[in-house]
Amino acid sequence: MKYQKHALLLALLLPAVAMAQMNGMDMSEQFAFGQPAQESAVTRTIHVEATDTMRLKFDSMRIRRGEVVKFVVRNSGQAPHEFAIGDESFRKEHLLEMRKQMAGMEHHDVNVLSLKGGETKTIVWRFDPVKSKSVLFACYVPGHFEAGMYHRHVMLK
Ligand SMILES: [Cu+2]
Repeated sequence: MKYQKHALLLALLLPAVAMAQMNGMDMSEQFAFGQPAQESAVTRTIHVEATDTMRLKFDSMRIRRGEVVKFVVRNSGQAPHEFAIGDESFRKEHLLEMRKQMAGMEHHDVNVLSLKGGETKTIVWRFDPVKSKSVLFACYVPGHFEAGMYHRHVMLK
C-alpha cells in the first residue's frame, strides 16, 4: 500500500519535473551572439531610437566582444517596433515565426524588446567574448526588416 502511494506520487511528479527541466533549458538558451545579463555587470550604455521611417538609430556603435551593454531603446514613432539582438540564423527563424503570426503580436524572446509607439524599454546583453563576431540588430514587425529596419554590427575585438 505504501509502495503504491509512492508510485502514484512519482507518476504525478515526474511530468512536473520533466516540464521544469524543459523550462530550465529554455531559460538558459545560449545564443552564439550572447545572453541576457545583470544590470550590475553593465560596462556601457547605448541609446537607440526606433523610428517610423524604419530606422534604428544608435548613439554609439562601438561594441566589443565580451562587453555587457545596456540598450535603452525608445520608439519615437507611433507604429509598434521591435529591437531584437540576433544574428543571421536568428533572423531566419524569427522572420518565419513572424510570417505565421498576425501582425502586431508581441514576442517574449529574451533577446527581443517589443515597443508600442512612444515607449522606452531597456535590455542588458552580454555579447559572447568569442562567438559574437557579427551581430544583427533588427525590427521584425512584418515589412519593417524588408524596409531596412536593421543594423549589422561587426563586433570590435
Ligand atoms: Cu519597426
